Amino acid sequence: MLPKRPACAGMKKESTIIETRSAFIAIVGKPNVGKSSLLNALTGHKIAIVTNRPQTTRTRITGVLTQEETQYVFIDTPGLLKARNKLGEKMVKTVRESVADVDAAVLVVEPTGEVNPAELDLIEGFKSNRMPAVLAINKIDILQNKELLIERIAKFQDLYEFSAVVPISALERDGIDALLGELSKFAIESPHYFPDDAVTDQHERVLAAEMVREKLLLNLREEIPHGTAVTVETMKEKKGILHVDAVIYCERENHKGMIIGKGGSMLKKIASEARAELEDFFQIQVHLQCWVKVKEDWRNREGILRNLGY
Ligand SMILES: Nc1nc2c(ncn2[C@@H]2O[C@H](COP(=O)(O)OP(=O)(O)OP(=O)(O)O)[C@@H](O)[C@H]2O)c(=O)[nH]1
Ligand SMILES: [Mg+2]
Repeated sequence: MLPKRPACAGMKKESTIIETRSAFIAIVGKPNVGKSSLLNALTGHKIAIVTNRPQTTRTRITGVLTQEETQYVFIDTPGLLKARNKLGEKMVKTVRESVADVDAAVLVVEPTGEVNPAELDLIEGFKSNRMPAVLAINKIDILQNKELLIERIAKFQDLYEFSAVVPISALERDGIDALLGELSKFAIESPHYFPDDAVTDQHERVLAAEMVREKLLLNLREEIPHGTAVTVETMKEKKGILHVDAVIYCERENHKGMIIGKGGSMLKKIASEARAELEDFFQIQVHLQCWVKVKEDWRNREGILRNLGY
């Protein structure tokens, strides 16, 4: 569940009332359109992992941005897709709940192509929740013919009365301020739910596990990384070094072999890339150890899913 807004409004400082505002915004769309890239661009931090593979994000990820009196709480969601297992069902549920609970949604779409069934489904959700929504046309940096954009926008506007349409490039941080300007209109008077310097409510161990999972997605082929999950068992700082122990779960013995690679080469590559990312994020030297374990068909096993945080 999303955090509930505190009941009282405003903060008293000396004799003047400072009117603080907050806006809870869900970022939704089909897989791979750049929702997590947008979350990172909006907050200015790499909170959510990003890969070129659909279904990278599995859970609701909260990003926070405070600009003077206004606090934005962004909820990045998994790309909406037909569920093929219990994990997929949970991901779909996450998207539906996220859209029901916020002040507004951003529908992220690609700059070309037809309206996708997942997008139609999300728009139906906006209609039934009477949810204000902004259409963000992402990846405009790769659009050759800008005239196509007008056609694309018209197709979406035929389907829903979007509060605004903003062309953006999450990758190049283009249009992000314009998008924020539109989103600020949904902020309502309320105390800030998070400290003003917060960027996420994710636990450090979860962030670290996700960084390892990103490298699995980037280095392994086809279905294998989609059948992996990562947990960080220990994370301890000792004498200026952050020691991290991560366990990579996969579905089959032969997948384990591929994750480890010849003479351990693949696991070494994954761990070394993840370590660099961890060092960059936590700004400390990191010692990362990764183990690989098999948990057959975990994506369909409720108890395991819960233990893995899904
Ligand atoms: N050219 C370009 N690529 C982008 C842009 N935004 C995101 N991408 C790329 O699109 C791919 C998917 O980005 P993500 O942010 O992981 O997409 P997502 O919508 O969160 O994907 P799921 O979590 O799988 O639903 C990555 O390769 C990004 O680098 C953009 O503005 N321009
Ligand atoms: Mg994502």
